[in-house]
Amino acid sequence: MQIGIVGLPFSGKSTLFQTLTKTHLDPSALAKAETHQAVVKVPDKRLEKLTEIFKPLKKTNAAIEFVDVIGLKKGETGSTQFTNNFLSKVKTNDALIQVIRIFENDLVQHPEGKIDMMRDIESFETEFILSDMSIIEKRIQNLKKQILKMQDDQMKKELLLLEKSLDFIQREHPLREAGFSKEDLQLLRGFQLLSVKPMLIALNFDESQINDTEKFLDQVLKNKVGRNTKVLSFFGKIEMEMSELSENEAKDFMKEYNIRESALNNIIRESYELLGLHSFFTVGEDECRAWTIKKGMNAQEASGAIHTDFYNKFIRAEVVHYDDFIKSGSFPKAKELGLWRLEGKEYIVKDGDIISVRHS
Ligand SMILES: Nc1nc2c(ncn2[C@@H]2O[C@H](COP(=O)(O)OP(=O)(O)O)[C@@H](O)[C@H]2O)c(=O)[nH]1
Ligand SMILES: [Mg+2]
Repeated sequence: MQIGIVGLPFSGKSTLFQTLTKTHLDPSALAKAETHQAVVKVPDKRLEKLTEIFKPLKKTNAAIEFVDVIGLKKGETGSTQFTNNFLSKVKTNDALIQVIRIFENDLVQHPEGKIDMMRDIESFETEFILSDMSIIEKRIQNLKKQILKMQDDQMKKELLLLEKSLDFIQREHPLREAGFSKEDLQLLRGFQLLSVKPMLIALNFDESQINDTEKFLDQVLKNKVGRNTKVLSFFGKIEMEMSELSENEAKDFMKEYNIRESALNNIIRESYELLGLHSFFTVGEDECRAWTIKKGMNAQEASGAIHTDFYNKFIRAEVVHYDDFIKSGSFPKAKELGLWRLEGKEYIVKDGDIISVRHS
């Protein structure tokens, strides 16, 4: 699962990418026309607690991949150009973080001159919608011709879905807000549409703007946040500086700037949420581990995330939810209370379930 970090030049994408992934890119690497990607552990307090209890040899967090999507350039006319090259790089991601610059910095000019949050948010939305529209229109034309030749039910179904999508974006709404079913999304997947991707709008503030964040967040929430869209604020430069400090130094630093909590964990968890993912745990003396699955997966599918053999030879799953396990104090106690139980393959796994697979 891959999350692309997009945004206008000098909005703070590479700063965020490096902080999230704890990588350091030197200026020559940043200047190269390559995308950078890195895998990030998803922080999870529950996994920490389980590791304290079981003292395993190994702890494994869930993971997602972040990509610093480069290639957006200032055009000859001055305005930013959404080239096909850039758009095709965005297409391969499962979800997007859009970094919006709120911070002022005279040394690095905003490509459009002035800072304007809504303009920047809307410029991406418009480009994504236009790109989707042209893909959908072409496909509709083709499909109509083919359907005339052969009355194919699958094609008719596709046509209906595409016409519905076209109608939706013609009213200037991104497709992620259309409320598509799982099947519809699967059908649309092949077109690599842009506005259908879940989006986290990340507002990048300067430390001097700490009292303004609510005002900006409110404006986005009121105007731009529908289904599959989230918004949060962060302090790009401070986060980067903090990530280079020891834990104690970081605490002092946060006090000094009046920051309650680093935004990083929040950004990672929100991204995970946006992708429609959640975790179940396996525990033991060898390893405590958080496994990533799509929401709505059943016990057999979840077992398949551990090993394909577990999927094929699945018999039952022993399940106790993390909260119930902590409340009851131990597996035997949880069993006594009926909280640790056997579930069949149809059982829909919940976020935070502790699972042990029984297989043949
Ligand atoms: N003052 C200030 N400068 C920032 C902040 N975030 C990034 N910058 C600076 O803005 C410039 C562009 O940042 P970068 O992350 O390279 O932007 P990108 O082009 O979107 O990848 C760099 O000089 C950063 O140091 C911030 O929150 N505050
Ligand atoms: Mg960059």
